[in-house]
Amino acid sequence: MAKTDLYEAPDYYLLDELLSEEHKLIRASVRDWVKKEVSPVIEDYAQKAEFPKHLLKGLAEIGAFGPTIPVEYGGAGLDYMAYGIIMQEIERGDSGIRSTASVQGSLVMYPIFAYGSEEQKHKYLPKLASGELMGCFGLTEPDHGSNPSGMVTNIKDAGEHYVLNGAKMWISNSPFADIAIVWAKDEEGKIRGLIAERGMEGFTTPETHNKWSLRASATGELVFDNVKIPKENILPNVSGLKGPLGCLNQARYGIAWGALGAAMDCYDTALRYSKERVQFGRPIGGFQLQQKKLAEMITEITKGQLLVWRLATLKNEGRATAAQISMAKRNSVEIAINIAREARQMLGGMGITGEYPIMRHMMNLESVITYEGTHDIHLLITGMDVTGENAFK
Ligand code: TGC
Ligand code: FAD
Repeated sequence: MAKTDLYEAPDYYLLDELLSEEHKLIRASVRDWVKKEVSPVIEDYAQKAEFPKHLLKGLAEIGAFGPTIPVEYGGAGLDYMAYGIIMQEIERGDSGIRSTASVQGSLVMYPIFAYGSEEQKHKYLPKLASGELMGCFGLTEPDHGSNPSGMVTNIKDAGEHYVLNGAKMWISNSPFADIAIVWAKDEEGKIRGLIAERGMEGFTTPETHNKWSLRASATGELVFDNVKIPKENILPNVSGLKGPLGCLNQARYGIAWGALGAAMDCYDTALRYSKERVQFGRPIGGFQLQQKKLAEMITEITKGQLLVWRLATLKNEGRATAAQISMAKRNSVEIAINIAREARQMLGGMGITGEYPIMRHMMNLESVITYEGTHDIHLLITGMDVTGENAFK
């Protein structure tokens, strides 16, 4: 049975005062959409392990696909604060739905916008913005996750076209994507980006099943068996690992905002429950142990909100570094996963059911803490940034 979504966003330090009227309007419209369209159905889709495909049209309409892409290419032409706010509101509903938006905007539209030719931009971007075309991003391979520079997927020049061979794994949206941005090594060993299209001979996208996390998101492989890639499908303006990593900066930024949304939903749910649930003759929110949990949650959320607000300001000014983005992604996900675990306990047995969103957020966050660079990798990026020493290798 569809439940009413009673969410009220915590704003302990009055951060709303730092947002423009336009930002608040955008937030209100996305929040409204999530309450009406996502919250009533998401639990069922997660339980069924099915992606709610019917939400794609609405995601496009609220501007979730490529919010910062210029209007001339079909994007919304918004700033990074707006982008962050949109991701936060969507992930407040579900990390899997935010994943779909992140992949489409940051990992498919962004590389075409940043590295593509004018023809590629006009051909793909407006259709991706409207959801007419959906995309996915293939970087990770079965034997190369944290270390993408070791990838073995490759292209060979066959005169008229390139021939693509290899396999990508753990690819969000692959089972239904119309196009894939694929990263592959050329004959000189340089990493190149290309656009593979569903229907190309030798290109298949088997779905990955039995996930306990991001159950309402479709994940799969990309398998390339001598796929002919037209030369005009190569992204001409980038080569090397900085190509895919540049896209990840965009997506990790969105996750830094998004994961806080999941944390805020868990906190809001636990706070409301603590006022309603009576044990030993009083609401459990009156017991010190429960207050400790809530006080620590709101403190961490507030610190996280300040951090992403500042990061957005730096990003709007073109001054946010990749290492700053890593720190924010890592911090927000850590806050969120800890808050989800504590909030779940506060609901006692009810916390493990689908009556409340907490367990779903908690399980989703197990993917969020791993994808787009694991928690360890982001820690090492910070470590390298402050010491100048590379501890990866
Ligand atoms: P390294 O030698 O450090 O760097 C190679 C080149 O890349 C440049 N670079 C960056 N450029 C832009 N942005 C960044 N964040 C960059 N980091 C490095 C660097 O300057 C260098 O450029 P150049 O010109 O000198 O060649 O590379 P490395 O091989 O040592 O690896 C570094 C490491 C480990 C940090 C990196 O590879 C990494 O981040 N690993 C994690 C992999 C990862 O995040 N994978 C994500 C896959 S996509 C995904 O998970 C989508 S989930 C989507 C969803 O559902 O929401
Ligand atoms: P590994 O790299 O094998 O890491 C295993 C463990 O070793 C981790 O704890 C890691 O932190 C640790 N480790 C690795 N290297 C070091 C080191 N140098 N020092 C210390 N510890 C280290 N990828 C895409 O390309 N596109 C997608 O759309 C996409 N979507 C995803 C969706 C889901 C649901 C999931 C789970 C993953 C997705 N990924 C995607 C893949 C994701 O980015 C990788 O899982 C992630 O980068 C980690 O790679 P791995 O799983 O191979 O782990």
